[in-house]
Amino acid sequence: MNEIISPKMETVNNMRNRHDSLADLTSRDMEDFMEEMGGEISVPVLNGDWDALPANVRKYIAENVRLCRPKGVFICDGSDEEAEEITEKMVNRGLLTKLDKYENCYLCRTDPADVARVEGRTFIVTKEKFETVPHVQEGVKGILGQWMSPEDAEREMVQDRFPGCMKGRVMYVIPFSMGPVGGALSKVGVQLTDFNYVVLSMRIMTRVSSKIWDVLGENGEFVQCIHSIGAPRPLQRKVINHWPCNPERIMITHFPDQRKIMSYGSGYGGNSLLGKKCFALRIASRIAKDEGWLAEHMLILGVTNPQGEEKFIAAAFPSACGKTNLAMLTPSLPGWKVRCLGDDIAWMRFDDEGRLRAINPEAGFFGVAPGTNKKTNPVAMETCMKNTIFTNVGMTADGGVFWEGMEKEIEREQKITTWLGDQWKVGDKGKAAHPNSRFCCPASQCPIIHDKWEDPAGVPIDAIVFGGRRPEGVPLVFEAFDWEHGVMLGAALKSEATAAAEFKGKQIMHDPMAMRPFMGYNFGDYLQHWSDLNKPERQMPKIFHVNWFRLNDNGKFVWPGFGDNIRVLDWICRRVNGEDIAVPSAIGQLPVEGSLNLKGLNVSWEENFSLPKKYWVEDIEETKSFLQAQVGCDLPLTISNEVAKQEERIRLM
Ligand code: GTP
Ligand code: SPV
Ligand code: MN
Repeated sequence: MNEIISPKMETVNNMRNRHDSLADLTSRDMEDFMEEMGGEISVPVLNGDWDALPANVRKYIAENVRLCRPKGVFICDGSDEEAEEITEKMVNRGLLTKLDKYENCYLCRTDPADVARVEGRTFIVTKEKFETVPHVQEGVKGILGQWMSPEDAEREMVQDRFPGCMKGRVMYVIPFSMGPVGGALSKVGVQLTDFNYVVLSMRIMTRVSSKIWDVLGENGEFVQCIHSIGAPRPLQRKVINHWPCNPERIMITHFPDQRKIMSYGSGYGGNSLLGKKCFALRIASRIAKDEGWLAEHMLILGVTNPQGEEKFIAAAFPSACGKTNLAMLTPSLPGWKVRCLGDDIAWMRFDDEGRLRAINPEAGFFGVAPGTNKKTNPVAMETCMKNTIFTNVGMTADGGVFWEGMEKEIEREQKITTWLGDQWKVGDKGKAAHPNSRFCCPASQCPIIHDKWEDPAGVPIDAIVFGGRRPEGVPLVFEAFDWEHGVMLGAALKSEATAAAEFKGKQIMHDPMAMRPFMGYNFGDYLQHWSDLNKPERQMPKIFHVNWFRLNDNGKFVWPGFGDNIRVLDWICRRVNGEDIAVPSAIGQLPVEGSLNLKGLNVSWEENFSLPKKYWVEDIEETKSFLQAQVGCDLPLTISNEVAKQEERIRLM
């Protein structure tokens, strides 16, 4: 532990003499102590320089120390030394296992009750309910965000869950930037957490650095991110796999007006790495509405054709529907090049020239492990071979990783320990890795990272692509007639449920704009905001819809996907250049037969592009009632008009 001793340490030590541990301090003691301390902080600063923090940050920490009662405060600086120190401690405690096969890689296994985002316990808190959620039809349960009143949030979080929630634990203070530090489009957050796994993950996923304090200056604005696993000492609940958590009491609340997030009970992914979904999507989408930009669940890639011409594409697919894979695509067509700028989140803003410019606010990838292998995504495989934390994957006897999809990449009969700790080998019952197991690695070490990926000005977006898992009826690719039609296609986005959240089974769920779980405000207002962006003086990106997941009658994918998706990007780029290779259909512009390069593939045009009328009649009917039921009177007229036009076109099919 660092030797820096806070000036208040002396008093703390005096108190220690009176108590076995700081965790035993009663609230009365604490209050007396606070008084002695002049109302600032009542626990030792274990690392970092308290006095160097901006005054508003000190106040924020002090308030939460008073609420959460940690035994000490550790101010992170994002350095490698700090990470090494924390890593070593976690290895000693059994929370991390070193993976000897790779460089600086670790395996973490969670409590099996804490493996994914928990959408049912995620709320947006605003005074006015309809700021957060649309007016749903009577008797309908809204699925586009969950609202909580400030009074309920105060009771649930501030009064019920958080008091004393960090007793006996260290409160880490993580200063971070979403987007390049100091960049014009970037935003700053300060996360408080009692979980060291979160500290290590945040320093991969965001830019954690002491420089943040300079960016903030005195009283600069930051997003307050408060996270606790909800496992104070003495423990009330048995810790499983050394992963303390409180799954029964998980609750994730966002306060867009105060730019604040409070998350309790879970250590996993989007529940605990608050820079990601909570900040960069839910809070940021609300800031973006106020400031006239977009915060979206989108990858960003640059694709260069054999003539050397590059286009930038942003694509929104729901969770576990292929963003990371598309962002790192290895083209199967000669002469093409794809470079990655981001795999999950895009912040986009029109510049003075009327071009939509995108930055990736993140600094790392938190990618789905299963299905990733040297054939489907060699780039991701290479990216995660060093400096990576793997969560809930299997481990081979020689200290490597294993998950479903890697069967051909390990020696036969290799002994594997599953994510649950059982002995296993390929062919045995069950799975080695959890379906939502993940790798967490720095974006900078991606071999095809774009040299502009940290350009604070972002890259100009030529095309926006929507997509989802659609086993039936939906063609491989089609293009929106115009911006309004494209926004309607986004609003009507659907996909088969995946393991990224708590849903089970293969039901087709609506996931408008791939933002259903991440909306920060009323979805009707969100669609209006998208519509309003369309201005004649702007160069509006073309909008497309793709589907890699259509099945034939035998239940097999009709499209090979992965590296062959370059063929679809090729068609998209040619459309952006205005090539006459599309034909209007009821649902949008379809590729003219033969205009998509299928050389060397054995796929059926019909299976990939047919538009079964019966399917689309039902689909538009269903979409219409979905939007009426879920968005109600908040649905912008432009969108209902687009739905009506589509319905009419389908009727005439
Ligand atoms: P989140 O990180 O949850 O937002 O997911 P994501 O959208 O980045 O999805 P990802 O690229 O990690 O893919 C999820 C799963 O879909 C993986 O198991 C992939 O192997 C699989 N997948 C991705 N692209 C394709 C494709 O083109 N075809 C098929 N059949 N599967 C794909
Ligand atoms: C997603 O679910 O879309 C993810 C993973 O990217 S998590 O960070 O857990 O939200
Ligand atoms: Mn995602």
